[in-house]
Amino acid sequence: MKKRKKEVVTVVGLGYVGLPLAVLAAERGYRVFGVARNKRNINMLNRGVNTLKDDPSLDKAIAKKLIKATTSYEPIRKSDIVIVCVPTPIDEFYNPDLTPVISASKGIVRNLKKGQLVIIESTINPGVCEEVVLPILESTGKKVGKDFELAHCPERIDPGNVKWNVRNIPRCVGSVTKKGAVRAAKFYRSILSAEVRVMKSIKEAEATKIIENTFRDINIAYVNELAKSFDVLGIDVYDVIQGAATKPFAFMPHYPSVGVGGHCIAVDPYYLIERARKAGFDHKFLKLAREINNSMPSYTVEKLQSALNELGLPIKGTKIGILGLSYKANVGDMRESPSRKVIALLKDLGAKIEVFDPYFPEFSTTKSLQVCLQNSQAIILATNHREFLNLNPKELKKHKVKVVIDGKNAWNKEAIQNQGIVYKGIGR
Ligand code: SAJ
Repeated sequence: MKKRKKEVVTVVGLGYVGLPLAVLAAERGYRVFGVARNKRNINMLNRGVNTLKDDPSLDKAIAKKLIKATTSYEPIRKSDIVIVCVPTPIDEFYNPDLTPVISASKGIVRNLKKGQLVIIESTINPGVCEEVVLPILESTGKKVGKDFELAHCPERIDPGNVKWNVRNIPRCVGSVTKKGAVRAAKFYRSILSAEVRVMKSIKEAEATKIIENTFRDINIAYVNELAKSFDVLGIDVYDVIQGAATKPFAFMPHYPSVGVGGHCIAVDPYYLIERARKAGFDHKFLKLAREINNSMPSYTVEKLQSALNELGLPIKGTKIGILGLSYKANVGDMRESPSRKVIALLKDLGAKIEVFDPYFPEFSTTKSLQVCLQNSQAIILATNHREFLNLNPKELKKHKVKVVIDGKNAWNKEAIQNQGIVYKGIGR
């Protein structure tokens, strides 16, 4: 029997979203090309070296050189499916920056072939596929539904999550045409061992991801506001949330902290805020949530200020150690990280800063946690990396640390206070 020709997939963007997807498609029998801008990463991948240090599960597959990586969009010419997994950041005014999606679409249209399926996985607000991507793909005269299909399948990778990964996370797909939705669902069902839900249209697919992450942002804002209120009420918000979380239904715990960072939660709400504003709707609630979460780095600095005041110490000239640069535990990613905002605020106030993050030796000012403690009068725990969690409070005492600001409410308050150290958490 004639061997079925392997369908060809090109993944544009080989970061924490594109690379696992490309590897999975190759493992599921597709011929896979990867397109990326970073020549160093391209060479490493073609030598079988995994470029995602936070995802060692890809090491073996990449060592087998299952995918062919290139900086050129050429492979699209011989592909049946093209999947865009490029970042969608925000600019300094918190406006969505679609440049990567636009340049990927322009790279695709130059190589677009009849019968291809183009899928956007990048997080975009409702309307972007039909108002931004589609005009580019049709700019050479090809028509969606006739010459090619366009679908959206929002990415759901959760960096550092060992339980949920690209293979087993359920997905939602939507398309401009019914046929496009059927083709996209068929592709994802061929590589995933998880539910694939077909959405009413491409807009609902775009909106799904945005509401997932705005849901998270508003819930974190809620507990961040509670933390501020419970600080003045003298209630331990962390203990209260843990108490509420014993309720087995209708409650989902979120936790206050030094701030909300990352390329998803801290960014995605601005997409919907901006898109709805253009259509005449003002998302007051989403904006307020963003305001509250963006206020947490300065709230953390205020907590430090009041703790130092108890000891008659100013921020100016005091040696302050920042533990953690990453936006969340056990990953090496500084995008929108609250730590960077805390450091900037402290530098403005004249503090002497030491930094240690085991994931960023190149940006750390000390080689180890011990040296950071040694050189600091006050410590801010900004990222709850596993390396910091078992720190013995006696170590803090030994290094003459006088103040601890627990930006992740991750340490034992009483144990630290028993060492005669001033402890302040966020809401406790
Ligand atoms: N954070 C809090 N309190 C919380 C939870 C998070 O302050 O209760 C902070 C974190 O410290 C971090 C930021 O919010 O700075 C984002 O945290 P996150 O756990 O949401 O981490 P992300 O940005 O990696 O979110 C990803 C998202 N995945 C995608 O968008 C594809 C998100 O949808 C997931 O819900 C989240 O992982 C997850 O569940 O861990």
